[in-house]
Amino acid sequence: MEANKSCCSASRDSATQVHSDAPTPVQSQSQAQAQAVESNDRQVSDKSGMIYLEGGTFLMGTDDQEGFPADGEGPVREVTIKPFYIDPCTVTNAEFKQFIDQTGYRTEAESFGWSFVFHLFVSEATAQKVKSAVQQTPWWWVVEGADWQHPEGPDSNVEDRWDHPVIHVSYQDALAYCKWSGKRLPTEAEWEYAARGGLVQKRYPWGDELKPGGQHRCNIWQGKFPIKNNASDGYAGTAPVRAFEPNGYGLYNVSGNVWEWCSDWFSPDYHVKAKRVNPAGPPSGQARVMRGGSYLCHKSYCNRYRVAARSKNTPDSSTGNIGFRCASDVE
Ligand SMILES: [Ca+2]
Ligand SMILES: [Ca+2]
Ligand SMILES: [Cu+2]
Repeated sequence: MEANKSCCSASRDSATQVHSDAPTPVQSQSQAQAQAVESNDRQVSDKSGMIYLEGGTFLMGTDDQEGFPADGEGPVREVTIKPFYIDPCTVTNAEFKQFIDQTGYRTEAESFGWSFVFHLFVSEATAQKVKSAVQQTPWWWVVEGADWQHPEGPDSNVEDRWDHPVIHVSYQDALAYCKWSGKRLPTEAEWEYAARGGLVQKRYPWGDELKPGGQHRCNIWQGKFPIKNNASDGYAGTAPVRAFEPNGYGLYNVSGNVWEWCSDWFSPDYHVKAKRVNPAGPPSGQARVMRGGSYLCHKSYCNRYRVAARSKNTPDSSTGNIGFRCASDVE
């Protein structure tokens, strides 16, 4: 992905210090933590509320002129996947709280002591303590004390957002939640198959038109990125997970709202030659795939709310616009 186009998220290693006295982030303990989520904490995998998809062969990727070939959106290819379950929604703050309450799990944002917050959301008091940002994407501020319960920093909370997607969760955090809930992350291919909702090669989960009949169908950015968000779709930040109409398979907010972690390592070209039956991505990598785009995406800048768009981040990174939805095997 071109650096000048990556409004989408920021990786933990991209934070540049504005002052030399900025604190050095402590090493993550969450990997060990994730392993410490004991089997007796684990819930029996409960498929109720999940969507059963029978899989089959579909056309994955796009050669759309609006796409970003460098991201590896193309070529369009026939991919076959086995039946699976997927959640209609991304994991909410309420659901994540249950996990935390039962396991005592500490997220990576909490271990590192900070997370990336979009600049317009930071209070004046918190802004005065911000010491670092991301050079290429200066709207991402390193905010100490930002975590899933304090999405805009220590002086914020989620009290009126229990039905919103949990954010400031890393890939590792998502895995820990999945382990606890007896579920797993979707593969990128499963995610795209589910997100397309049964439509063939459409630009969005509902068709080719961004606003059919003038109606907003997803939570993205309106106005001038990154300065002025008109929020004419009703939301400047996250929206409740069931906002807007679901797609043809019953999935909500695949496009926009929050980026969603997938289980694959990211590669811009591995899939070109890889197997096309139940593909699960390259065997190794530096960053994990994220799909769907977020409330920060805008056509003028990154346009990654298209259903074939791809992005990535390092597994320890967390931001205010990345969440996840769970999938499950059929058995
Ligand atoms: Ca919006
Ligand atoms: Ca999404
Ligand atoms: Cu974006």
